[in-house]
Amino acid sequence: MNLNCASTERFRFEVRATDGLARAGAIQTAHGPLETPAFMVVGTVGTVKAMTADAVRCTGTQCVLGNTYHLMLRPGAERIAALGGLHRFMDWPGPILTDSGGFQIMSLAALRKIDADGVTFQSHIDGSRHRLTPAICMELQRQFDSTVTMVLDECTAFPATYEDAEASMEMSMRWALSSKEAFTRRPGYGLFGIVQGSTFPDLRLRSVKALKDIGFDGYAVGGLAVGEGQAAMLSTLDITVPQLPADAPRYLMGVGTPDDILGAVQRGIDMFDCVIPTRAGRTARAYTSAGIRNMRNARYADDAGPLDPECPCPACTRHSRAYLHHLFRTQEMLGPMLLTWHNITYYQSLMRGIRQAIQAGGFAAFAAGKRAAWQAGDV
Ligand code: PRF
Ligand code: ZN
Repeated sequence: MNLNCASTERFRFEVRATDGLARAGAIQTAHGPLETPAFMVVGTVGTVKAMTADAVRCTGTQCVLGNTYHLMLRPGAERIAALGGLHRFMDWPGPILTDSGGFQIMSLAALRKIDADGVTFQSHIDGSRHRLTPAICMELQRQFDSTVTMVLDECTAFPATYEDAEASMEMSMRWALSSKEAFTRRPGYGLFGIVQGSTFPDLRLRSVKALKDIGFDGYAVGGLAVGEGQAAMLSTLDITVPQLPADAPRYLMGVGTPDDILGAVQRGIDMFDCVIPTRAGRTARAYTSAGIRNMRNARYADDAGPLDPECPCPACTRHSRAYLHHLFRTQEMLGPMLLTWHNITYYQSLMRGIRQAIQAGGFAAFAAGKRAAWQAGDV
């Protein structure tokens, strides 16, 4: 037996280089490595919208994210398990992280009622009633065969009073403990806790301490990018991240723009996920080395040049800005497909640049250079 085979690999995080608070490293998982800082592409219902799994691989993406809320409703966790798990179902053999559902229930489900043990809600699809508790949530993510399981939490709405944020955080910490107790440990699989506490420093610190006492394979920062603004988000990270264990990965949930990512990496975050590159791609917005371009704009109708001369993706190497503009004007499916491919490639190139800059001890100069180029762009 080969003891080094992926399925016997421990879930292991190694920091290889630091530059200020920024870290470059890698997580070894049952489904292969994840080099950090990493951007995980959102594949809510088991597909990265407008992309085949092969195309997602070509962008340099290492990990995709699924949503427990959506997948438990359709096609159902038992069905995914019977079909060989989410990796096989969606043809993604690499790492998959699944979000726990609490956040999506709050933003999508019709009727939802939280009690001390969990949440009861009605599907936004057909109104059917469902229940999620920490134990059920762990079982669903086990059935998906998720590489990284997230604890059940409540993403505290913003703004919140101190009392509401405190009660919500304390409930999330009880759910984190119940999640850990119900989680089935397997080699190469991980369970992440989620810090809450809104923008109140002492609540964030209490949340970090509660999670550290329980002990997780990684620590997510939740409850941010919910309307507080970038300055409040970054100052919350300033307080929170230095208290997290240095030897475990840190994941900022649902973030963000390229500029948000630079700011969070600078503060010690290792993992990100966000719908921005995929959603923007479907609505004609291209993230480029010169800033954001709206490909519907008439200025591109006769532009024979490449979308982004620095980008290796098919939209940039095989097509003109004029063609991309034409695809969106005519509402052709290839428009969203090509621009999604481009935007993900842009994000993954940014992450590779970040990792290399940290390794070379030049992260601050790298970030300043990126910001200057986005500003100076002709868009
Ligand atoms: N909790 C969970 N998922 C999330 C969030 C959270 O707080 C956020 C907040 N930006 C995004 N996704 N479970
Ligand atoms: Zn491109």
